[in-house]
Amino acid sequence: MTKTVFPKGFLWGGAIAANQAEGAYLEEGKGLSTVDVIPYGEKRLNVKLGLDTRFQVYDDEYYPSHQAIDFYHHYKEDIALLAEMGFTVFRTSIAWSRIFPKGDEKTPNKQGLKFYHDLFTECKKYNIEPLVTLCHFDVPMHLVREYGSWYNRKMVEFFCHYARTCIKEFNGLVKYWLTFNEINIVLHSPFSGAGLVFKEGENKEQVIYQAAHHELIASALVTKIAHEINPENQIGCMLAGGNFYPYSCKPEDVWAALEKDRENLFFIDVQARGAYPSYAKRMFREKNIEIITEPGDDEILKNTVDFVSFSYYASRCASAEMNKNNLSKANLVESLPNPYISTSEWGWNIDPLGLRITMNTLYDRYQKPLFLVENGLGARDLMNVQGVVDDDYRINYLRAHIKEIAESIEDGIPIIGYISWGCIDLVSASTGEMSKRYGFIYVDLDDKGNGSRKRTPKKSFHWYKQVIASNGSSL
Ligand code: BGP
Repeated sequence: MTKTVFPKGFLWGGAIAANQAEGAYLEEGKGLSTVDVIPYGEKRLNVKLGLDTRFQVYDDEYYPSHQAIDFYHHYKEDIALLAEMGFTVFRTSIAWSRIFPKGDEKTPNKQGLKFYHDLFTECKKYNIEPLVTLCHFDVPMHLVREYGSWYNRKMVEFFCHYARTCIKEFNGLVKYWLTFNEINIVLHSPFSGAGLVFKEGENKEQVIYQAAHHELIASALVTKIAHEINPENQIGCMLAGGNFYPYSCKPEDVWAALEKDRENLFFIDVQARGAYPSYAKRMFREKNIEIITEPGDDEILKNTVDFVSFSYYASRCASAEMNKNNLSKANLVESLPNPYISTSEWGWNIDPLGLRITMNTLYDRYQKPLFLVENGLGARDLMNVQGVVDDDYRINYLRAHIKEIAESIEDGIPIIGYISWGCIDLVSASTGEMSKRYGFIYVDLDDKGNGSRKRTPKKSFHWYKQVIASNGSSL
């Protein structure tokens, strides 16, 4: 076996999110959440962007989160498969509306707590460390209707109560926590990201950045709370990562790329450095944004995270004259096409070196341990007549990216672990499709929810198993 550069104890695993996997959307006391009112199909985009105000569930439409892959009832079987691959970490999220169905209650739903207790205990049985996101694109709908979601400062209190309840309840089972999944996605998909709905004529950016302020305050408070509950707890922020490249070496293009990066890194600048960045003042002025704060907010923000986590699927590209008609969208972030890079079927850039570039940027900027908590290739996998899914393309994608992590480690970057996205096939966040698959484990289910939901390991399952067993030396 060749020597590995991955440190001893490096965490290897995969991720899912409650709303894309669990299903059971109203079972055992769970309340309705934002994602549960996002239908499959044409109407989807409008709702996600917060433009459609119906936000009801209709009988004649299909809502992918309602049943999903039914992880809620299959979790034991699924965790056993992940353990067979040798996972040492499993990332999932808690559905806020399972613990507090409406979001503003004082007393948690016991059945919701029990489900996650059983789930995390199951992980621990196999020595799998859970990494838990408190909010992964699912705000209780009641909070959207009654309070306007994160635009309202009251959300800070509701979220802190929810987080405290979970962190206390699962103390000893869960040590790694993320506050918000891909916090910067609020800029690109405000309804999915933070449950934001816009009124006619409103300055959307005002709403978004005010909501972001509340999320940043809540995240900092939760970091403090988690450390008080147990000083061993490790709290991370989470960025939808991927650097913007300048389209050319024209200084204006370089500046455009820098500004685009700042737009996304703004959130992590606050969470990892403990204060609003120097460029924020001018940005707010130019966008006509006035953030309403409370005395003491500056102090609160000083509670910085322990590590910086991020997703990486694709790099991005910007120029001074970004032609609106010519933009692709990977992971909800608009980008110019990059002529040097191939793309997935959904137009997402495939750029392994971009991962090393992103990691170096993040570490240079924050000097905090990194954790790659999402990476993978969405593809239309097909099962052949022998019942095998031959996903060599996925193996190639993952191998190339893991190699760049090895390079980054050699660059001197501390990284806690590698977590691939959608380790078991699940519902796609951007399209609501099942046919956009990421997993090592195939789930028999189509875009409309038909299928047996039977689980079958793919070729990549066996490949990843030996990657983990060799601690990354056998790729
Ligand atoms: C990230 C989300 C995930 C996930 C992934 C892949 O933005 O955190 O929830 O779904 O991207 O995206 P998609 O499902 O749209 O292919």
